[in-house]
Amino acid sequence: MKIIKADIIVCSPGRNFVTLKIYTDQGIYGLGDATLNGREKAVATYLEEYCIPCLIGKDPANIEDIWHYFYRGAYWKRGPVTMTAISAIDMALWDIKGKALDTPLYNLIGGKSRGKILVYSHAYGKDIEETVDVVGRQMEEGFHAIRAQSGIPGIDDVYGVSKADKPYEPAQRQLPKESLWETEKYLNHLPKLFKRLREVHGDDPHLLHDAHHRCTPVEASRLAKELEPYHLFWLEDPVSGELQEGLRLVRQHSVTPLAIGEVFNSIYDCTTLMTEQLIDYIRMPIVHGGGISHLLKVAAMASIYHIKTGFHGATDLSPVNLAASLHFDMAINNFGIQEYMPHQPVVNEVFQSDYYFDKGYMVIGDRPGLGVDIDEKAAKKFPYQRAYLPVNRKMDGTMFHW
Ligand code: EZ4
Ligand code: CO
Repeated sequence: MKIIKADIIVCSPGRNFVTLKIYTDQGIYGLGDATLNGREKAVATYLEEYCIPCLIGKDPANIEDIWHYFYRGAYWKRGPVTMTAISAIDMALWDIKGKALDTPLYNLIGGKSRGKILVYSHAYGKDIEETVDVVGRQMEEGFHAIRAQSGIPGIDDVYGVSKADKPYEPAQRQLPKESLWETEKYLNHLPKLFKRLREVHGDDPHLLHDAHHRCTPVEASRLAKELEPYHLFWLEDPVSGELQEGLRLVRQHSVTPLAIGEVFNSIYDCTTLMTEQLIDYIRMPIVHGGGISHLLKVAAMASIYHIKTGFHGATDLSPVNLAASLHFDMAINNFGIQEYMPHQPVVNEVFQSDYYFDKGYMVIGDRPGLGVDIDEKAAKKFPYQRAYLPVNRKMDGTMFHW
């Protein structure tokens, strides 16, 4: 089999998505998600200008060789733009292999390790009581694991909390929105939220929280320690992860389980975290972490250190990535949990998938490959529109992490 053509489909059904479609001389094609929120065209150009010309004529069966061709062969290794492009190629090649062998992806990477995939939802409210109510509603909808974020007195615009009465979507079709932040207010507020959640909802639900990279190690240590009585499933991104050693302090001070990695893009971003057992869950998703081939290595290394996966799964990761993630979650032993923010219904006009939510779990079908398709005619109805994630400043104007 040979690769004869590859197209990039950039569309915006409610938000931007970049999809790579690789065609073979045997009529089989494969899909890969290449969406990097707020930097979509950088990945599209990288694929178009540099990767696709080298793909033509290659045998799509040789996934490992092609992966290294683009990773080592570029000389300039790693980085989110490059790794998202490599991830998209890798996903599309696994999709082709599955279709060529007429078997679902999970079957190619170990078979079924479980029957269904535990997911967590997002709950948020303008204040503690509203968040507590929303968590209750999501428990009624069947979720066993819920991420809780709430508005904070004195902070106008809080990560993870939608002010308008519409689903949370941080990327906006305008220049970056500027938010203002004060960590002290957050640190004082958060334990009150989780105290109330446990009082009202008891011990059963798995509760999660995303600190979104905003604490220093000592602040994160205080937070993780004060949250201990409420037994979180995990505290996510307690500190910014560029300095892996920063997690040591948090670990020394608390037994709150820690998750990190949604902005990581290779195994080298988490080797210290794994070998020193500084985390409990690794979150780099297939779309930004080097694809299925690289994540298999990350998951294998993680398993040695008692670390499980908890793939990022926000709405800026397309249904192609979600399908690949669910197959992966199904197949590996050290799967932990999958983030699940349902896409807006308009997204399903463009992408057709066969996964579905059932009583707190995702279930996947047995279509060959990733089991997801794209309707290119429908995609054309939703042209790309530039959008940005917000930027964040401290109250005095200092630039801060978002
Ligand atoms: O901010 O996907 O856990 N989920 C998250 C997300 C990220 C967005 C960035 O594009 O942190 O909401
Ligand atoms: Co996050």
